[in-house]
Amino acid sequence: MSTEGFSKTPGWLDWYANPSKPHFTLPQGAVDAHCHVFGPGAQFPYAPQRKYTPCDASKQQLFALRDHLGFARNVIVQATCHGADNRAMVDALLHSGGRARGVATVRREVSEQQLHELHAAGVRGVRFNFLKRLVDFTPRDELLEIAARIAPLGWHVVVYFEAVDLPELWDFFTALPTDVVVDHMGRPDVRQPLEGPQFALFVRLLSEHPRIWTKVSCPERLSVSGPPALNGERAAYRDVVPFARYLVEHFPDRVLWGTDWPHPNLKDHMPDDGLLVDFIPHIARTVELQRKLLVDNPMRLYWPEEA
Ligand code: 0GY
Repeated sequence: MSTEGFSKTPGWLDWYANPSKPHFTLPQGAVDAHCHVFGPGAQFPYAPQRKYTPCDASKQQLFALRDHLGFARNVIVQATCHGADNRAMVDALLHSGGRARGVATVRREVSEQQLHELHAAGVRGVRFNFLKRLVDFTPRDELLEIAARIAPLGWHVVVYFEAVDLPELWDFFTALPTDVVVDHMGRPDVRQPLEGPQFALFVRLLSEHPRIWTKVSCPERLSVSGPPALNGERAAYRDVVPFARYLVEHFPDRVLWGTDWPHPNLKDHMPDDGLLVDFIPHIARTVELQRKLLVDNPMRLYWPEEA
């Protein structure tokens, strides 16, 4: 796949071109609550300060995947390769026919008018990223200032961090004045036991703070056992299942799910998005849990006027 005008990061895998049809039928109105668009670079150039250069992944390709998998809507999260230039994401929202909402990256220089324009386009949150391989450090006072400015719009904050960094980030997260959505279960080390101190700390964060939500997404990033869909069986990424299932069953009203298409920064394997959808019934084992995870919860957060 192409990255017009840019050189893709060496070793980067392209997204899966012909994903299988999931065996699991998504409930009507299901939301893919974590996905991205990349460029196309020729139209929406990648940010000079980016840490990787992806292959292009356009809004048309995202919407085709949505329809193929059986989702009704998308939440498009600004990817770090576009920095705080939200144009590609906003363009996708504006061409979605109201079927996509967005999460932006903004700096403290953002004007009130720009925030209102983002809101009108469908943005409902900002993302704060703490992964050193993805972003440079932003001072906490700048992030707190941004959070205070987006709170009156009814937006929330999405945070992305590594599990080992949670102790240091705890006070910052719990002081935020909005709902907070943690990407990818706070990236647990799934070789550690479910009952171990690392995951227990994350569970405590959700137990003690009713405004903190989490996405039970990205088994392909967290898994050590990998995706072997053996003997025609489609139960991939089994080592991640207990962690995601625990969160779905203990916090059924504060979990979201997303494909993470087009899967930035994967170098060992690229998931078949159809297989990823078939992960869902292993973590949400009843129709009710599936409806909360895929419809009710994301609608409450991103389309509250319709929920
Ligand atoms: C994800 C994961 C990653 C990348 C980004 O914005 C990004 O560049 O989020 C990652 O590399 O783990 O959620 O897409």
